[in-house]
Amino acid sequence: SQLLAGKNIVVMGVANDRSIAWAIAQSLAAQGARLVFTYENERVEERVRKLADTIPGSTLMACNVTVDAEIDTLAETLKNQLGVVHGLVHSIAFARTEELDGLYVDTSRDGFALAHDISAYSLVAVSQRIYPLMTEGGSIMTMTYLGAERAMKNYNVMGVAKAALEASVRYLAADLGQYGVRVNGISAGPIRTLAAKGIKDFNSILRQVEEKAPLRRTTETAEVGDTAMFLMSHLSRGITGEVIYVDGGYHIVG
Ligand code: 0WD
Repeated sequence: SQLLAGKNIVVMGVANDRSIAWAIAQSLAAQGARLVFTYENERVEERVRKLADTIPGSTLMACNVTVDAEIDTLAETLKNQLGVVHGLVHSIAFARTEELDGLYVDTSRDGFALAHDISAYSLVAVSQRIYPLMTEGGSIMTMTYLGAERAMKNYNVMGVAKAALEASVRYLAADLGQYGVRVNGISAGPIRTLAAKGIKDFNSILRQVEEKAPLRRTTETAEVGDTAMFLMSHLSRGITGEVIYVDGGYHIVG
């Protein structure tokens, strides 16, 4: 039997077929979830539509997470079309490329604010509008990285934003537990995606993981997808406010 049959899950952050959110979507669909994909803007709409079309019963909505009105509309539409939401996958981050190179000390006020707005505050903005629809209990998850805890070369302001995101996971979990809503993060090892293109020397980061991680290989998106499926399912019902590492064990040795 399927672990997510009858569950409505919102998946935010599919940009293309290499996106972590896309691998998550496939793991969720394989367990019978009904998926709603959100995309940032027209720039990615066609690509996301083509992907969504391969998952029967899934739907599509625009939602730029920097615009409150778009998140309001998303929540309103979810309420009208589905009534109940069971899961929310947040797989969104952004920082300007100039902030992902060189020294963190050079971060601009603007660059800091933008990275935090899209990569950390957006989880709060979306959660506050969607948890009221989780009337049968729910699971919220986001994507984070080891750079939240360690000063990693070139990750810079994104690491600081991920630290805010991980703290948000704990505060949101503390707030929403009383409503039967769990909030967790997955800390993934480095994966070559569109977002990773912005990070300088990404190849050497991958090589380090292959050398040092206990599993001696890099992380695959499908591994993240299956852990996300676990977090969306009843199997993880006792877990909230947690960050789970899907990184081949890299963070225990580094
Ligand atoms: O090594 C990696 N790739 C890791 C990624 C390791 C650990 C964590 N992560 C995280 C990222 O920081 C991010 O939070 O996983 C999440 C997903 O990232 P991804 O799958 O690696 O990257 P990508 O396929 O680019 O998806 C991120 C998407 C954006 O793509 P682009 O490249 O077009 O910026 O986030 C979305 C967008 O689709 N996004 C937004 N969505 C709505 N509103 C916005 C926005 N304002 N900005 C970005």
